Amino acid sequence: MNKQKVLMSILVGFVLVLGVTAPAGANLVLNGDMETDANTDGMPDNWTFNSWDTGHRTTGTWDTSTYHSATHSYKIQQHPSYATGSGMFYSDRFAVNANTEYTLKFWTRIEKTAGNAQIQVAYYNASNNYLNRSVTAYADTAGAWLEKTKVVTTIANTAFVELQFVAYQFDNGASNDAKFYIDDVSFTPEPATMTLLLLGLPLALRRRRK
Ligand SMILES: [Ca+2]
Ligand SMILES: [Ca+2]
Repeated sequence: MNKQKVLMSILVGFVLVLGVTAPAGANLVLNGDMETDANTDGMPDNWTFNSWDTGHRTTGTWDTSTYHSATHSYKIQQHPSYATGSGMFYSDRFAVNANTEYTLKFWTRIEKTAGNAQIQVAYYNASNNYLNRSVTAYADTAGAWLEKTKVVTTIANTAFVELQFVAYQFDNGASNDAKFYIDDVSFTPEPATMTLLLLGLPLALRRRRK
């Protein structure tokens, strides 16, 4: 076997290993489409809702009337009989790599006149201690389902991520519920690093041939 063939086999092997250990586009979020409730507790599995305002003015519902995919979404709702309300719908934590770029995508429908509909990507270390979070607020979508994309780079020592959908001081006037629907959530590693490696291969081989 000549040098070029040896080099080629090594590179092919390297790419195969990469392909096995880091499949591009694998969704790390469990039950991101909000369809599964295997333990029949009325909440989509792998997701939790908490309202922290006085009197629980904000409620969360596994919704079957408005959804982006199949038959369910999750709805955070603030009722008009109260001035404002706050609540958070969040995922189970899942393992990620530190200092790595990921793409979060989700479909949402927002009806509000005041307060923030926001998504927080919260970073935790290997001991599950909170490190920091990346927060983005979203405007009213006037009842339309829209896909949102947010690219984040996990910070140093990140071992787990929790996705938090927050209705903060939510309001929609005196006669209308404020609503924040969530469906089809995905969190995937950016394929950029692998693409660069693959793009670099022919260049490396060409240099070798000269
Ligand atoms: Ca459940
Ligand atoms: Ca769905």
